[in-house]
Amino acid sequence: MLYNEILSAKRKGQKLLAILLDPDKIALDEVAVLTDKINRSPATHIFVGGSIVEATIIDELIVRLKQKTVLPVVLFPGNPSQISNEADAILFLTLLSGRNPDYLIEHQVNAVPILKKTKLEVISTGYILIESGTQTAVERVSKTDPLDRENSDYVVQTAQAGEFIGNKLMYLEAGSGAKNAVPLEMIRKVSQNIEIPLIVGGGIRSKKAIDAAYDFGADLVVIGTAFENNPDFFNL
Ligand code: 1GP
Repeated sequence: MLYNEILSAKRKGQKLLAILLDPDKIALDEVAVLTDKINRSPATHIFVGGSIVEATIIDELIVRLKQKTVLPVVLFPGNPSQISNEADAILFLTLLSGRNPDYLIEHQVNAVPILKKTKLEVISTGYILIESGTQTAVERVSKTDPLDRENSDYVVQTAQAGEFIGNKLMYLEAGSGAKNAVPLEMIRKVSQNIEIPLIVGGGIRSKKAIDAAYDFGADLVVIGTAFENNPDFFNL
């Protein structure tokens, strides 16, 4: 199971890297070339998702990815319409930083009948949006406020609440294309205060920034925009 592999990587201190592909921004005839580049990169996972994507495009994208790579494909959905049985697993997200019931339980309830028809591994994931300098798509779409980037204690407390609720992964998110990534000290504090694996993403644009996130305690780093803007990002 994918989750067990993530746990075991964490225990061994092996760091993981996910490339996030937004189906809205990828032409299907580019997928083969992109997948080649992903195969030559240090990526260990491919995340697929976006704020406003249709399921049919997601299916087709994943089918094409799977023709060219053995990397696991994990759904990172914005809402229940973005579920595809072609993927291996789904991050079953709860937006812990927000107070919008739709993203705390409504979408999750609506996703169940769809998920029950799939073989997807469902991984309960606490999702914490951190203020990043400008308004991000997650804020706009979820109509929630991010948490204060200066208040690590409250972010730690939020992550711990998620762990108590039963989340299996914790995702610290600055938002796609964020001006400022999640502060390194915040990554350190959260990672030191939870047992479950920590995912960090949003606004990470250099190899140095990826390494810094790992050094401060991220178990898995997500790269979206940097790869989107330059598919040779990892191969330079
Ligand atoms: C967004 O964390 C991911 O959900 C990736 O963000 O696009 O800024 O890399 P970027």
